[in-house]
Amino acid sequence: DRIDLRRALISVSDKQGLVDFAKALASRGVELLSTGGTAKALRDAGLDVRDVADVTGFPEMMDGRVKTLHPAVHGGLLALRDNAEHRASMEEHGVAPIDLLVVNLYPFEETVAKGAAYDDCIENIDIGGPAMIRAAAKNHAYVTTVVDVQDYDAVLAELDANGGATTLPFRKRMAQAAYARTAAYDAAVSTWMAQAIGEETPRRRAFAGTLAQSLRYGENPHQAAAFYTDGSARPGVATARQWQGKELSYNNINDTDAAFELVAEFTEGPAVAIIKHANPCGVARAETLEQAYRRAFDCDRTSAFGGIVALNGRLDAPTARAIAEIFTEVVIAPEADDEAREIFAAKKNLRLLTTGGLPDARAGGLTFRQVAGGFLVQTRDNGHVTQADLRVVTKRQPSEAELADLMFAWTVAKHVKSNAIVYARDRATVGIGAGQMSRVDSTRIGRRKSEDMAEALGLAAPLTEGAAVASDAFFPFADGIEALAAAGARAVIQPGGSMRDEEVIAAADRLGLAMVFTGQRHFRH
Ligand code: 93A
Repeated sequence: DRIDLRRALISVSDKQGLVDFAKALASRGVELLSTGGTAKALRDAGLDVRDVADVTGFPEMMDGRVKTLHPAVHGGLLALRDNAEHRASMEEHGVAPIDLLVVNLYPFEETVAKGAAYDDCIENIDIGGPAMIRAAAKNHAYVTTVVDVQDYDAVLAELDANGGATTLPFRKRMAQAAYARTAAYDAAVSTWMAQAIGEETPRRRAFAGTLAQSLRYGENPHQAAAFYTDGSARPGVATARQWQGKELSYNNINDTDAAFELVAEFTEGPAVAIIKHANPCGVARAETLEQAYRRAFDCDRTSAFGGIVALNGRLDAPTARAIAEIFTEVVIAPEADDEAREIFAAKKNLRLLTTGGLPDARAGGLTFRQVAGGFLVQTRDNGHVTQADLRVVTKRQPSEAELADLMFAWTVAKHVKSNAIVYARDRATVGIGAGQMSRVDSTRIGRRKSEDMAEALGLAAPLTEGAAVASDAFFPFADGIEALAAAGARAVIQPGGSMRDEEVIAAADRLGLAMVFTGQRHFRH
């Protein structure tokens, strides 16, 4: 299963490491064959190269759209060397075998990421490259396929370990990686096109990503994990710049995403979210980011320890100082002042990420969840209600202040695992009940958290007294409303739509609560 490496076809857009690799191949007696730009780079470095155009007998034409799409190339990649008929065809048509294919594709993903125009993106769809990759990988019985600059050294090591030949297991591994690349490439094209033409439906979609990083481990240390980017330019954890601190873990990435997506809901004025285990343990808006951070922190100081902090504005020095008072895993913000970065520099374990902007909370897109044997796909929850959409269902109307808090709590509840109950006062959460199987339990947990904080802060009464409360889905029975009233809540926002809405509304009226329906649910599991 060893194949001596005699001829290589190299056609690469990313010319990193190209010259060194080609030199190493040439010094091992490998004949080099290349397309225009690649051949020029190699010649400029003093290497002996044959042009593909010379092999095909055709010039590269149509702006390079047609350069390697020719039987002299594809025959050389696909021919079965041990098949008499294939050998006869090669001889008859003057096709020479190609033992190594080195291709990296037109930078389609990068072109999309930099926001290029439609036609520019189209021109960057590589056709000849994937055709050759797929051909060479299919014929891995004879041909080695390299699609990643990172694999150049592995090829040389393989040749050196096997006297200038490659082994079948090595070629199989490279072929598998090659198909992963062409699959991801076409998925990127399809995903981009879906967006470009406004095709939102999850049907007829291809899914793949680009490996961004192998992670040390997954959700737990015995699980292997990796981070893939989807090629979208959405500002967030996948595209952020990390200024300091060790590599992000799987859980860090998940939590940082939850934190930043939450603060991105707030585009008017400073907002801060603190996240633990993908749920917020404090969210607040205020005049300054520092105030917002302190108010978010005061929702649940115990849980905030070792949390992830997201800001919707530029991290400044006072906020950095406040955050640095306790241990925090990750801080993510659109930008950071130099002074704030200096304050964090003393905290070696704290990771600081900047994204350059906020993602659009209303944007479309798809989300995935795996189940045994498949995965579920849906459009992202970009649902949004305004005050004008609210329907007051109780005798008592909410006051202006209550309405503002209801809207705030509702927005936060969208980012809390169901069943979600969010108590808020003055645009800060004061109690959050998350991820319970019973809605009543979530109301109790939010209240208890608030009682604990009142005790810690030496307050006369928990801040749930007089709070506005959001529920991510309707109350199936009146007991949830009764539990909220018992906690001292004064106003409620919920989707409505329960069979027992009448009973629920009657309970709210009896207990003097103001209640509004949104008509929209925000389950999050
Ligand atoms: O435009 S193409 O789809 N048509 C082709 O026949 C073709 N052959 C190779 N693009 C093609 N390529 C791509 O050209 C390779 O995948 C590689 O990315 C690039 C290298 O071009 P150059 O050597 O001129 O820089």
